[in-house]
Amino acid sequence: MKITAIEAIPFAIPYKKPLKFASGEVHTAEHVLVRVHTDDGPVGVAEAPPRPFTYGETQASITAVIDKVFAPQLTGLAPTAREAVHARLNRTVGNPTAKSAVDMALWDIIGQSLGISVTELLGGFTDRMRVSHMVGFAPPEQMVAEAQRIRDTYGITTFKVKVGRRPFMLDVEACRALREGLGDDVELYIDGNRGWTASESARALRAMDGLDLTLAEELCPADDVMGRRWLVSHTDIPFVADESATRPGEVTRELLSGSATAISIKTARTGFTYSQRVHHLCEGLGVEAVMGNQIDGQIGTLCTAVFGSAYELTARRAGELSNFLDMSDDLLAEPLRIEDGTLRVRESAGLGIELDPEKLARYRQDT
Ligand code: MUC
Ligand code: MG
Repeated sequence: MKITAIEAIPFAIPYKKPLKFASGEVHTAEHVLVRVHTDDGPVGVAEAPPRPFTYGETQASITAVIDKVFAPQLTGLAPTAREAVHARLNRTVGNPTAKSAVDMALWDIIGQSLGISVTELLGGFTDRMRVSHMVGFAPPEQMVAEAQRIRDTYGITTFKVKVGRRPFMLDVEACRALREGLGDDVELYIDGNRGWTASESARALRAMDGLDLTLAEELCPADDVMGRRWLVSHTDIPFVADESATRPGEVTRELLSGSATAISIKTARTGFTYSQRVHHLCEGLGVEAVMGNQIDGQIGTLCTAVFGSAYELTARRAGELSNFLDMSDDLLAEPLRIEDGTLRVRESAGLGIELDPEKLARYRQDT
């Protein structure tokens, strides 16, 4: 089987409620649908979410690099030849979400052609993940009301609270209100998207002592090298590297240098092939991992759940799988459903993605 063509289709779907956090805001999902075609028939599907504030990619850069660089380089290769595929993709630095969407579409093709799901192909640990919901910036009472609605509607009991505002007491108050409003049975953790300095982070963590936070993610920039190591060495909960650990080399560097003690794995930026390597590093080094969300749509969320449920380490914690709930619509023929706080992967071969042709026609921006 050979790759015959790769399509990169820009589409835009508005959010009902934008997500706001320390490094940016997302109002519209301006993503890129990637379809890899083969001479044997299977078509692999994935999506790339441009996040200029994290990776520098834009919707236009993703479509351009796929159309002009990756598609010509990969056409003619076998979808199973992942090392050869990545050797060619890696001739171009950066562009992580464009590369990852191509990678995940190839795994979709391999699963389809073998007649098994990608979760089974990767590791087959389970068929579902518990879901963690991300609560963006808003006045504390609105953050509490949102978390209560999400708990009551979907049974979700794990919440990642966006922090990193100034003064930091704004976020301390929001976290306190969430703990008081939701009670002791929910899990709360925080993500600062590099919004604070190391010393602000330390003061904020001290002020939040007693709230039983389980993880602290990217509170200050990893580029503030000494400050960040100092903070991590003074923090008694796992300190998660997200945007500072976007590929295996960075994961190793951040962990071994003491800049992080846990890792966020995002299939949107490491696909399945490099997410496996990040997972294996975490397992080998003995650190916790959490399946993160790149503010994915339903296709990206399904990919995250497919990977997360493949391994014991990634299935242990709730995965961030609910950002799509804030979108006004999506492209899947059968929408994802979160029930009892859980998202199940699909039994079908490959990723189990079936697109709704009318929705694709409505939201695509290239026609
Ligand atoms: C997250 O975990 O940080 C927001 C920025 C980004 O890079 O990803 C999202 C969610
Ligand atoms: Mg994060």
